[in-house]
Amino acid sequence: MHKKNQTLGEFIIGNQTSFKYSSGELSSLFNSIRLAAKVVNHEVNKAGLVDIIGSAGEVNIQGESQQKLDVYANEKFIQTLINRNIVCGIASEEEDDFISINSIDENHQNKYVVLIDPLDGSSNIDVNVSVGTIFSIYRRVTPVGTPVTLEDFLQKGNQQVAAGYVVYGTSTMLVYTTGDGVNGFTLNPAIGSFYLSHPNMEFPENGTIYSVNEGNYIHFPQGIKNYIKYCQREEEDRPYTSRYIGSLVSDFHRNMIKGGIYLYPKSSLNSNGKLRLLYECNPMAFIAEQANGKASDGFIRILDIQPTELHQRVPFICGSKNMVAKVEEFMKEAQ
Ligand code: AHM
Ligand code: MG
Repeated sequence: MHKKNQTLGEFIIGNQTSFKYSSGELSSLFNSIRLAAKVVNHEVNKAGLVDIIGSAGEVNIQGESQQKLDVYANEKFIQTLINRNIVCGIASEEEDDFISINSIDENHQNKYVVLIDPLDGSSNIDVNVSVGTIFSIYRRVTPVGTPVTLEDFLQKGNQQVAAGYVVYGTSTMLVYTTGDGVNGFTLNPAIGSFYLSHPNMEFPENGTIYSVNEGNYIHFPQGIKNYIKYCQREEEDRPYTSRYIGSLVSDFHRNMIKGGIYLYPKSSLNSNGKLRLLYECNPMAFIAEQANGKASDGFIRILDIQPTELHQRVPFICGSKNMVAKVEEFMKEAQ
């Protein structure tokens, strides 16, 4: 039973035993993510003060050089995870290669790897629009006691033990799953604690919102074009409402609460779409499925795709179950 107003810390401890590997290690890992999220949140909130404290690349009044926020977020998450010595490896959208942690974990005893998009949608920062952090956690597949290898990171999404996101919005929320439903926590900035505000989050099975960058319409596959026309047709509960923030975490979060679908299809401009399988699509797909939603590349389940490289891109269609199924129907028909 999830009690509202529980803090995230209490919730993690309270649910530790229901996790199938029942490990305090995973709880410590969450504590690190929670801490880094608060630090990044503090910095993101100051973004509008850029004229006063200096923009990226400049040196501020205290003589500190200012960093771009995505670089800052990347460093904070990585540093926190390394300092607390709880993971054996990290891969980040901001890094070319994965990081094997052997500075502290010299005997390679840690079991988990983390994949992270430290600040997704960061082009929205300058215009005061919400951004997010996305993370994904796996157990390593290579033996404990040896350094991590690429194989530990190229696991199918269906092997995730946990995934979540932080949305730095009108309020800051951390939403995550360990494979037992999805729960959302809102940060009380005055106290610095996350509180359980959205227990057992679920996508409505049907929705009336579609989120896609329609500027790319002429480049989309025929099946997607047909689906967009279907959304716009006057019939039953249609036309649907079009809402696109251009910040995956925010579009997903709204669609999960209200019912809707997010699409980043392939196009004649980019043959695999834009979003990254490991840092963006897999974690969001795991959360979606745990929230009674669905995630697909248009034909197959995102979580069943075998990754072949760290920064691989895939078409991504995710949201209310029946809406995503409808897109798959249109894709099949147009093939
Ligand atoms: P990023 O990882 O460079 O921030 O890009 C990911 C973002 C998503 O958050 C968002 O949904 C999408 O890119 C928007 O792309 P576009 O501007 O092409 O519509
Ligand atoms: Mg991103």
